[in-house]
Amino acid sequence: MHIDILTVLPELLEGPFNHSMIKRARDKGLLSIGIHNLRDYTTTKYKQVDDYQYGGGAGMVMMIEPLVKAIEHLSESHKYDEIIFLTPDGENYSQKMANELSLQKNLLLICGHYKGIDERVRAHFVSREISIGDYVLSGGELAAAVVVDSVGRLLPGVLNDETSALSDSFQDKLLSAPVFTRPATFRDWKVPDILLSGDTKKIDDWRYEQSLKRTRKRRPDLLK
Ligand code: 6GU
Repeated sequence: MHIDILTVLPELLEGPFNHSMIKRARDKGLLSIGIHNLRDYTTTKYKQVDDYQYGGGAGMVMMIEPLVKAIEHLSESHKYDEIIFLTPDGENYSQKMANELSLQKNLLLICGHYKGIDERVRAHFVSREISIGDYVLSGGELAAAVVVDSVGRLLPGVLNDETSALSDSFQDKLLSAPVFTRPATFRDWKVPDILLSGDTKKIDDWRYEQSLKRTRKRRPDLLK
């Protein structure tokens, strides 16, 4: 899979993709990531990417020319399956969307800033708009990192244990059961006996019960 990211803050995206799973995906050639500075596509002397909004009001808007120039230039190298705008007024991001996106070949992520981007870019180029939750970030970069991480780890061959992505919280609409590792006793806090029993059927049942209990308590909305 190839993912291009268009941003006014490329520095912000240098860290997140050079560690752990996403680094492994890149090293194995399963994922390639291109980070592109929107300022490289400006048409004015002062490399302007934003301007006042028509109709007045506080906050700048990302201009149409650099965005379209960048999108069209990048589209010459990759035929995008989705052009995604990261924005707080987008569709709420979910594991289901991550699963869908992980089946694509080429994605372009556009990071919003300021008051957003000129609506004509959304109308004519963007195929999907994503928000990562009901709070406001100063830009779409951290959201783009969230999308790349959650999609990248689903690519076949990235995770060691082929089944482990399937037992994640949300993958089966339940939160994960609690997990423990050595030592079996720390201070006077003991690991549940059942996990030491070696009885895999009982352990599976226990884990399912714990998942249900946790989901009921913390996320009853998932059980509806
Ligand atoms: Cl995608 N962008 C911004 N700026 N804020 C957000 C968001 C995205 N998702 C949640 N909050």
